Amino acid sequence: MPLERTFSIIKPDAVERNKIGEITAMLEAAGLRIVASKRILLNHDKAAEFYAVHSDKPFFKSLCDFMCSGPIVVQVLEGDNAVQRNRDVMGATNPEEASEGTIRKEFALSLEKNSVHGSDSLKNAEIEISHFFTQEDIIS
Ligand code: IDP
Ligand code: MG
Repeated sequence: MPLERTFSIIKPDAVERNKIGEITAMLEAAGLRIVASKRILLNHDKAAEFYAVHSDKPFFKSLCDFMCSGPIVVQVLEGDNAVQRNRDVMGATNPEEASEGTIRKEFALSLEKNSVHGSDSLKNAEIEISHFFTQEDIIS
């Protein structure tokens, strides 16, 4: 399996409930290594830029407001097949559809407040990592 890097966010709903450690433990238990991590506050422009792909969706403004509503933790995860591995441990976007043992099943509050973000492809992982980290920030 290819060694990959992917991008993860622990969203404001989970940070607010002090779930950084429990979520990170689930990522690590899934075989992912945290190779960069920081706690930040997004502003509206940055959130809109990050979620530009959803700018025509009805939930776009609410999503951007939510993502700016409190601190988040942005992380680079490394591992075999990291993009898909992270998506698997995250669970379905809608927590009502998420499988047992996934982060969203365990922690998500709603379809919007679903506790984590993860890149959906290797190409997007590269783009999303570059929004927040330089190569020097990432220590394998
Ligand atoms: P993903 O996070 O599983 O990749 P996306 O479809 O890329 O899901 O949506 C990005 C984020 O937008 C979701 O994680 C969720 O927070 C929010 N979202 C997606 N669909 C809806 C919706 O129908 N209503 C409200 N928020 C949504
Ligand atoms: Mg997505």
